[in-house]
Amino acid sequence: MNVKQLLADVEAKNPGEPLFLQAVTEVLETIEEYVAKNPKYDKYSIIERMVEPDRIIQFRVEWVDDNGKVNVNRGYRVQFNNAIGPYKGGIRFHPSVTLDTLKFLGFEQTFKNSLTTLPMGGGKGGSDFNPQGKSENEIMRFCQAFMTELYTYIGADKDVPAGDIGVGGREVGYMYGMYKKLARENTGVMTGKGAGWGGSILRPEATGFGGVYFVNNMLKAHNMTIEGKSISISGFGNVAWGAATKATELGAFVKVISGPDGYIINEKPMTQDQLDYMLELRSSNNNVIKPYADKFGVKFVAGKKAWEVKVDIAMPCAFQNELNADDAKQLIANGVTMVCEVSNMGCTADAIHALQHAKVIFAPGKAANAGGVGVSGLEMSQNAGHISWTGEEVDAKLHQMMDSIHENCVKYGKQEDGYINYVKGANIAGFIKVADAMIDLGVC
Ligand code: 2IT
Repeated sequence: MNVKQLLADVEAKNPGEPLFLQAVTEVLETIEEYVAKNPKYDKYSIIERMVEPDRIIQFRVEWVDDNGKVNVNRGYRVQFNNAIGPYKGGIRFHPSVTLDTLKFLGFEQTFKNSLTTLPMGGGKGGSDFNPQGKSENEIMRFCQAFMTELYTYIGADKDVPAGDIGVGGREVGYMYGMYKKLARENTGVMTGKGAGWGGSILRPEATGFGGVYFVNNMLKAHNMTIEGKSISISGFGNVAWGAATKATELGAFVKVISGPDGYIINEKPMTQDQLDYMLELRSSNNNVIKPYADKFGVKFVAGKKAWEVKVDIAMPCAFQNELNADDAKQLIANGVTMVCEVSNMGCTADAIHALQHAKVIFAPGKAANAGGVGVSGLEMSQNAGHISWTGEEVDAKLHQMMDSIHENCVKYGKQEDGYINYVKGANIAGFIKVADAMIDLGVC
């Protein structure tokens, strides 16, 4: 394949979509060598087919706010690729959401879901709706309005949405409630449901826990352990909280936590009170970390990013492109050992290149955060079988998935000098399963 030409075509066909182009570029550049050695992929035009979503659904969402005013938002579902299973992927509510955002996320999701070991295709949805500052009733009305448009396109064996930024258990509940009413059925059409109504017990923790299991696997592969390692974490959702909780439980020192307003520096490993307070801050919907510093008497640095502080491990858990080349250079200068992307595409391409060039151990989000959608896959299995598993059972399966992802990254990413290129490993391993399925399934 001619990567330059393919990327030029993707850029021409998808004008003004830099995030999608960034995600596609990273994948194509890292699988190029593998694809060149296996001409069948070229014969079946697998790459050309893979960079084109199966279909995109766009709709108007109208809802009435507490003042009686009618509001209009845009809703989307990008059904990217269902070669290996039903479309699966979250729904994001954030004012920055555009089609570009959801195409990049849906593309990433296809590779990530392939890595989980479970039969799930890739999809993503969302809206430019901003949940910040909205009342409980406004959130409910918006979720219901969104689902009245979406529900005909999804199904337990067709397309199974879940949460993402701005969509947690509460929003999943309102959307699932509306689906149930419209479709007159109670099926596993969404994941991230409450544990009392079909949810998997460990789903809220799964992404962060899985990320830390992946960090552990990477450390083990380099003859290190997590105990005593200092960590910086960005972000406000379940992901950051899950990562902080598991890292602390395993004996790491979560030193820095950041929000859009700045960051805090803990002096000692986090206490249960502090971990619980992260959840409180999140549910306050204010997205600020300063109150943590006020409550626990630790240092707050306003308006700066977490990445300027010296730590052993950095874990971006917030947003795409939240760690750029300057941040990477600062981390490298401070002697960072590992950067584990837990947010989707949390690092810019330049940042990844700088980290890899400096031989910093680097994991891409599609490998490290796959535990979230992995446990969603377990929730689908439980719903289909009308059964429930204990937290221990789910955790054991999550462990297996993260181990398998790590093994695959090593298998396809280990370089001659011994450095493990986890980006390359994850992309090739994720690609093979989807590509081979597309060949097996014929051209249709
Ligand atoms: O980015 C992700 O993997 C998610 N937001 C979770 C998707 C899911 O279907 O659980």
